[in-house]
This record gives sequence, structure tokens and C-alpha cells, in this order.
Amino acid sequence: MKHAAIDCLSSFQNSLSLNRSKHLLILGTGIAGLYLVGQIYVSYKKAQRRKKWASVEKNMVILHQFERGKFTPNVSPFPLKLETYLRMTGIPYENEFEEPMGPKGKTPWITLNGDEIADSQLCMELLARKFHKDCSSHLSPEEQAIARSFHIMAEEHLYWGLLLWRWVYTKGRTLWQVQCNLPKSLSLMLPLVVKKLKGQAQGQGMGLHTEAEVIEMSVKDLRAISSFLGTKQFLMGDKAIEADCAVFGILSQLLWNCPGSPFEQLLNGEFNNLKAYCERMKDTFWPDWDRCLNPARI
Ligand SMILES: N[C@@H](CCC(=O)N[C@@H](CS)C(=O)NCC(=O)O)C(=O)O
Repeated sequence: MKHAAIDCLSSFQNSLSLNRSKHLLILGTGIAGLYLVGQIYVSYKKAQRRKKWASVEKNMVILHQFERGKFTPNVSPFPLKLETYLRMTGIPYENEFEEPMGPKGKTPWITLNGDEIADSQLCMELLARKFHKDCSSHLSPEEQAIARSFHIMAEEHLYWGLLLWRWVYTKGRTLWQVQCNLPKSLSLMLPLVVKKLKGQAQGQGMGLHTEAEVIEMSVKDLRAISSFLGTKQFLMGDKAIEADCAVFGILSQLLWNCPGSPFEQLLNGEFNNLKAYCERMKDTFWPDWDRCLNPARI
């Protein structure tokens, strides 16, 4: 009798665990299937977009970037730099906002005659060669070296002050003040984004300093650019060059897209020649600036 009960119990347990394994197997297969279908759909959409981009006229640049910002056409310095360059040189281009992240995992990037090129600077250098555009040819090698130093200081040093202020010190919250229609999922993902960008800043080195130290270093960069610019129209004189696109990309973010920051305050005060410079770059290359904002200011 006792044995029969034990046999019965153990066969019940066996069938339970068999059932559980079966359910787990079905669930696992279902999830894997859904994932596969999702991946196939993503690849299909990607291929469709590339087909569309390949059908544009020859030598038309497709500039991939984030959606327009509220106060600047882009809330990232690098797409703004590249689009300003395209305008400065008159190279024909079209904007594309569906796939802002390029083959190197960053924005912006371009498609040109079916080729994909990442990195704003590499794009500019390739376009300069292809379309025979050299906006700095009137400068001496020494002047070109100075322009390069300011360009690199802005993008490889001051940029990290911007990144840390926007993503670490204010935890990405100001993004909602400067960009409309952000995906809802971004609020949920925000801590992960902040962690990733903080990691990048630490890897670069700037993120290892205290906030006060980083702000002080950034102010020194701003002072250097302000002193060098002085009363000149553009970085190297009356004519804007490639380095102006890079410097403008960063300064415009600090001026218009960092509400409540020390940068905003300084650009409206001690360094107001940099504010005038941003306005000048905007007026010269972006006569349609207001229409390139989201929402457009008409
Ligand atoms: N050197 C690159 C920098 C581009 C870059 O850092 N883009 C940022 C936006 S400001 C980005 O895509 N970050 C995303 C990430 O790092 O995951 C260029 O000039 O294009």
C-alpha cells in the first residue's frame, strides 16, 4: 500500500517535471522564434533603407544624424559640424534621421554613392578630396597648424566638459529641455546611457577629475578660444574654414543646449565674443536655422 502511494507520488512528480521541461522548451523556442523574426525584420528594413539611399542621384551625400533639436539643428556637436561643412562648401546633401548611428556606433555618418563613411572628420576629409574643396588653402602651414590645435582642443578636450556636464553632472535630464519627441524608452534606459558615457569619459581621462576641476579646465579652453578669436570674424580671419565647423559644433551646444550651465553663463558674459561668433556662423551658413529646428520657428 505504502509502496503504491510512493510510486504514485513519484510518477506524478515525474510527469510534473516533464510538463515543466516541455513548457520551458516551448517558451524558449517561442522567444527564440520571436527574436529571429525581429532580427529578420530589422535586417529587411536596413536593406530597404540602403536600397533607397543607393537610388539617390550620383554624388548626393546622405547625412545620417539624430532628429532636429529645439534650439540647434542637432543636439550633438558632430552632426552640426558636418552639416555646417556641407553648407560651407555647397556640397549637395540630404538629411536622413532614421538610422543616426553609423558603422562605428556613433553619429554622424554619411552614405555617398552606396559607400558608408563614419566619423565627421573622416567624412569631411573624404568630401574635400572628392569635391576638391579646401577652405584652408589660403592659410600658411603655421596658420593651418594653429587652426588644427583649436579644432582638436574643442573636440578632444572641451567636448568632454560638455559630455560630463550633460550626462554625468546633470544626469542627462537637460536633454528633455533641448530635444522634442524623445523616445519614451530613453527615460528607462537613461541610467544605462549615463553609465556608458561616464565610462567613456573615465576611459578618456577627463571623467576621473572632480566636477570643479573639469569646469575649470573647460573654462580655460573657452578663454583660449575667446582670446585667440578676439575681434576676428572667424577663427582664422574673415573667411570661415573647416576648423570653424568643429569649434562652432561644440560652442553652439554650450551656448544653446546647456541650460543653467556655467558655460551658458560665461558665453553670455565674459566670453560674449564667442556668442557673437556662434551667431555669425549661424547667420552665414544657416539662414534657414529657425526652420531647421523642431518645432520649427517660422
Ligand atoms: N569622432 C566622432 C565623434 C562622434 C561622437 O562621439 N558622437 C556621439 C554623439 S555626440 C555618439 O554618437 N555617441 C554615442 C556613443 O558613444 O554611444 C566624429 O567626429 O564623428
